Amino acid sequence: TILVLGSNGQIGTELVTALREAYGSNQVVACDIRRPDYEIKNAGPFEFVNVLDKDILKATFEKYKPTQVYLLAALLSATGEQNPKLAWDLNMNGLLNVLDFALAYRTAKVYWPSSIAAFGPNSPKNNTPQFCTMDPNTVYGISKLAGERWCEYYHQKYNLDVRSIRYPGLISWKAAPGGGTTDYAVHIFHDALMKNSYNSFLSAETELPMLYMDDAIKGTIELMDAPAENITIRSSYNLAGVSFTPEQLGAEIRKHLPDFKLGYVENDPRQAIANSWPGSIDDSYAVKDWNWKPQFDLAKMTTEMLNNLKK
Ligand code: VAH
Repeated sequence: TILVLGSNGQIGTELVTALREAYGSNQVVACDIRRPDYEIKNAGPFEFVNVLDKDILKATFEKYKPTQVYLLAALLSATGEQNPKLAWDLNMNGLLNVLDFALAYRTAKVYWPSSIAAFGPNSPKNNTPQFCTMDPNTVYGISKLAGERWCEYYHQKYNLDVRSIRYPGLISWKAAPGGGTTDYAVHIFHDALMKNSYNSFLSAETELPMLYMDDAIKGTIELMDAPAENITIRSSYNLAGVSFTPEQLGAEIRKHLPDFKLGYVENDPRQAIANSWPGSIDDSYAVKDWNWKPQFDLAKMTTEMLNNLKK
C-alpha cells in the first residue's frame, strides 16, 4: 500500500491519480485533514490524517503497513510567512514524524518534496548548481533546507530510502496551488480566460524556474522507480523545467488571446521572496542519475493550461 499524506494539495491531488493508475486504486490511500472538495478520478481509500498527530499517524501506518509514503503536507512560502511557527511546526515536525514511523514500520521508500525555495539571496542566480551556498530567508525555505539535511541524515544513519526533488514553481489546472509565490503563473491563466487581463504581483522581469505538473508527477515517479544504487543525491535533486518572467508568459498567452492585458501590482510581499530565489536551475544530477527530461516548454504548457481551463 502507498500512503499520500497531504493528498488534497496541488501536487497530492495529481499524485494520487497517477499512483492509482500505476498501482491500482485500492493500493493508494489518500490522506489529508479534510476530504477532497471534489471526487478524485478513480476514487480509492481515504483517511483523515494530520501529520502532527502521532497517534493518528501510528494508527495509519499500523493499519496499512505502507511500502511507500509520499509526504506532501506543508505550508508554502507566502502562507508560511503569515504563520511562521505553524509553518515550521507542520513542515519540520511533520517530516520528522513521518521519517520515524517509516523507520519503525520498515517503509521501503519515502518521498518528500523540497523546493527551489531552499536557495537564498546568496545562492548563484542562474543555472543554480546542486551544491552551492543556500541561505533561504523564508520559513518555508528554511524548513526545506533543514528537511533536506534530515532526509540525508536518515538515509546515511538508518539506511532509510528517502528521496526528494527541489520542485520549481508548479503550474497546473486541476487543483489550486496552496499559497505560494509562484501562484501568479497559475492565476494568470484563470484571469486571462475570465477577464482577458491579469495584474501580476511579481514584476515584469522576475524570472523564476517553473515546471508543468505533468512533468513534476512524471519526474517524481521516475525518481521513485529508479534503482537505489543510481541515486547519488540523498538531500534533494535539483530539477528544471522552463524559466520565464511574467512578461514572457504574458506574450505566450497573447499568441492565444491577442488582446490579453497584463498589469503589475507594486509592493506585494511575494516580490521579496521571489527576488531571493534562483532564476534558473542546473539539474545535471537528475539527468545523469535517472534520465530526467521535461516534456513541456512554455508554449506547450500555455496551450495545455488554456485548453483545459476553457472546458
Ligand atoms: C511556493 N509553489 O511558491 C511553491 C514553491 C518554488 C515555489 O515552493 O512557495
